[in-house]
Parts: sequence; C-alpha cells; structure tokens
Amino acid sequence: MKNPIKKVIAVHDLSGFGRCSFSVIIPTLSALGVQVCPLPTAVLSTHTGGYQGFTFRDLTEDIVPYFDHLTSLGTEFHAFYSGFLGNVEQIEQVEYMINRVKDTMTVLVDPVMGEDGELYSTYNEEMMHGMKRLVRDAHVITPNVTEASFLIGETPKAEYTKDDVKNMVQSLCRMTKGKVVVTGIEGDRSVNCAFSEDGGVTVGFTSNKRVGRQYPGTGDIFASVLLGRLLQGNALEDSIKNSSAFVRSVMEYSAQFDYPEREGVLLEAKLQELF
Ligand code: PXL
Repeated sequence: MKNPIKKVIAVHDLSGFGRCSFSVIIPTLSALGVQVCPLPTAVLSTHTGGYQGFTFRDLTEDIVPYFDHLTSLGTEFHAFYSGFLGNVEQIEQVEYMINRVKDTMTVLVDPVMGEDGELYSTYNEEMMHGMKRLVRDAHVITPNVTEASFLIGETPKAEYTKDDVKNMVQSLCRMTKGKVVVTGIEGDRSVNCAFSEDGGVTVGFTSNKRVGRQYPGTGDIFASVLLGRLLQGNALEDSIKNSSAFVRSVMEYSAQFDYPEREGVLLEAKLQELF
C-alpha cells in the first residue's frame, strides 16, 4: 500500500523560545498528519520580536546543498513552504528552489516581512523586491494585511473597508498566478481574511471575532493549518475558515493566562483540536 503521509519541505528558521517558525510549524502540520522536512535557514535562541541579545546562527551557505540533497533522495515531496527569510541571498535561494519544484509540488509562500503597519527591522527595500518575485510563482500566498500593502506598493492603513480589501486582493492577483489569502484585516467587522482563487474575478471574505492580543507566530500557525487542510484535499474557503477558527481558539485560550505575549500562544494545550 502507498505511504499515505504527505511530505512538506519547509524553509524557515528555528527559534528556541517564543513559539514561532519551526517551533509551531512542525507540531501543527504533524497534528494534521503531514510530515515536515525542515530546511532551517538560521538558528536563533529566541525570535526577534520583543527579545534582545538573542544568538543568531546563519545557515545561508547550507540551504541549497541541503535542498539538493533532499530532492535527490528519490522520494516524493508534496509541498514546499517558505516563511521568514533573513537576507536577500536566502530569498534568491528560495526563488531557485521554487523554480525546481513548482511543477510537482504545492508551493505556499508566506511572505513574512512585517506586521502592524511596519516592516520587521531585519527587512529592507531589496528584500521586499525579492519577496515580490517569490510570490509570482507560488500556488498560495498568505500575506497579512501589512505585508499585502507593502507587496502592492502601498502604505499600510490602520483600517480597511471591504472595497479597500477587495482592491488589495485584486492587485495581489495581478502579481501571482496563485491563490491569494490576506489575513489579519482590521476595519470592517465582517472582514478578517480575504481571498481569491480565480485571479481576482471573485473575492471572498471570512470573519472571526478578534481577541485583541498580539502573539508572535500566529501567522505561522495560520499558514501551517491552511497548508495542512489543503493537502488533506479541502477547498480553499473551508481551509481558511478552519485555520482562522483554530488560531482564534488558541489565542482566546492563551489570553486567559497571565504571561508575556512575546512567548507566543499556548499551542500545546490546543493541538488536539486539529486531530
Ligand atoms: O513568525 C515570524 C518570525 C519568524 N522567525 C523569526 C522572527 C519572526 C517574527 O518576528 O523574528 C526569527
């Protein structure tokens, strides 16, 4: 009988504390029955949001040989998933890898660049241009509203109307052949995520009650659940709804407890909801 477990090559960093990137991607996708094959871009002691003095071991030199070895094993990989990238060279390496896999794997690019209207301090103009090239060939992209604004060359706004969001999704659709999913929208109460899978002809919206907290890593959890649900064969809209509901549930649970938000959501307590 054929091995039923799907495999994802995931290109992210490993941060030892603060629940983001691989610390949440591996358990989340595993809970959905998907095997994560981690391709680490860097190893940090903590994530960069809210901590100082963290260690940072850059693995840029290893990335392409690591990928070439994985893809020479003669095993079938079903998806390729990239997220936070640390420099322009890493973005170019992901571009090389996407070109190698786009005809045989589902390619999800989470263009992690910033949040709350700001780019991350590690980001610069050149990296943003690189990210625009990455989204072009992806099959699914999952920018938050801040990243979506930067990708289409606009200044992020504090609040978005439904029409603003529709225009934003349509502009993104002109930049990629893939499905577009924009998350974390603030403004119109009936909109939280917006998506299109037909090049912007139709734009759908989903909504969820906001929790009013800012935990790192929730974008990584959202994209991981989305990818897992898509690989299970679910439709895009159902996968988005399931993923946002899960993120909201973990945030709501975490918000009951008194601990620093920079430690991330209490994922361990809620993983069973994915089974
Ligand atoms: O979750 C995004 C992310 C991933 N990796 C590192 C980060 C961040 C966000 O701050 O700092 C190292």
